[in-house]
Amino acid sequence: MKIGIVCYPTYGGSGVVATEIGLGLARRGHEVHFITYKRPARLNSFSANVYLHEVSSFDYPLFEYTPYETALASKMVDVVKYEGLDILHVHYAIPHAAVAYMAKQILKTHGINIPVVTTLHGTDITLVGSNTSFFPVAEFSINESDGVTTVSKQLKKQTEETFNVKTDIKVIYNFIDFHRFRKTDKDHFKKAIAPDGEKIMVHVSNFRKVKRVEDVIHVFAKVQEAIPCKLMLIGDGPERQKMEELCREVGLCSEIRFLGKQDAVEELLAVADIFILPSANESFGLAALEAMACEVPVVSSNIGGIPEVNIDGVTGYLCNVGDVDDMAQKAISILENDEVHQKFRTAAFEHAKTFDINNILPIYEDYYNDVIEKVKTYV
Ligand code: GMT
Repeated sequence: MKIGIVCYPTYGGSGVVATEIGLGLARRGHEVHFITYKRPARLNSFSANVYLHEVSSFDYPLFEYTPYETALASKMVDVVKYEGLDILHVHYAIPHAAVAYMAKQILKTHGINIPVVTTLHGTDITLVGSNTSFFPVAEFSINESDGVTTVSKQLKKQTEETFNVKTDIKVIYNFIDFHRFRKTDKDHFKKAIAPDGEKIMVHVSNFRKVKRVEDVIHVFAKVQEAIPCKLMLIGDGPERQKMEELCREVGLCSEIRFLGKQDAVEELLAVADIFILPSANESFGLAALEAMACEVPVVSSNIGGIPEVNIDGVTGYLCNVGDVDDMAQKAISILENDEVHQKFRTAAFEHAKTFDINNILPIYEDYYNDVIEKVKTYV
């Protein structure tokens, strides 16, 4: 198949998932064309069957805001037409599903009916799409997509509750590539971060408000009173400066490392003992799954799709949003006993296996084929 993938190229989860789907499908023999405004973060080496089409911006004195959507639609039309794509898979409703609608209508005038699959990732519904500034466009473009997927059952439910959805939504979970995410021996890292054998707590996110990174710091402050511990904060974003200030306030700067954006997250997860994900909203929690694949138990909030990934009392614990006392107590209960810790590590790894990329990619392939057939039937 010739597949076009439209996504955000930044470090966000939707871009990561979109890139990994594309790379995985290319390994399975498909021709994959990424259409983005810059190289996606995880598209960092040459892969046969993979092509990148950058959407160029065009500055003009009249534009206070460069009309990116118009440039993207034009690029999509161009790539579909000249590369002969079979399907377009767009990630994140705003603006990608809306732009795909425009590209589809233009292509119809060229005699091409391109099937469009939209994958909803979470904040495109819960924060952006449901906002009055975007609501009608989000609802319309979801209904106009030939296929719609969500990354968890909970996000499907939320989408159906938020919009008047006329399309049947298919749930296809986020996934993990075990060639990359697995526990490896990184003892030298462990010694550098925790020289006296302290436990290592970790959090990975894009430091947006919804991630509640302040809760991670408060949980850590409580845990390190009971157990010698270090905290690694991986990622960057709008809340980073405030979080650095909070570390100074609680007097724990020497115990907390801000590592910024990291490409090889798996090497850091390999030395972690526990992962904290206290989000106020989370459609799936890919970061938690990546930790579990590296045998790291997860203490998280019980919101959104997280309970579909982190099984309470098995792979970690689920706590109410903002309940840092409970999160700290649950983290201590895992860390204070080596046998218990190992039991959670093993269970986290075993459950992560159900999200193996090799199980999920065929589901996308079958879905693409169904959508292509459906579009042919309705021509
Ligand atoms: O919040 C992020 O980490 C970024 C965001 C995105 O859309 O780029 O991630 C969302 O999509 C991920 C991949 O499907 C999910 O695993 C995340 O749970 C989801 N984030 C939220 O719902 C807050």
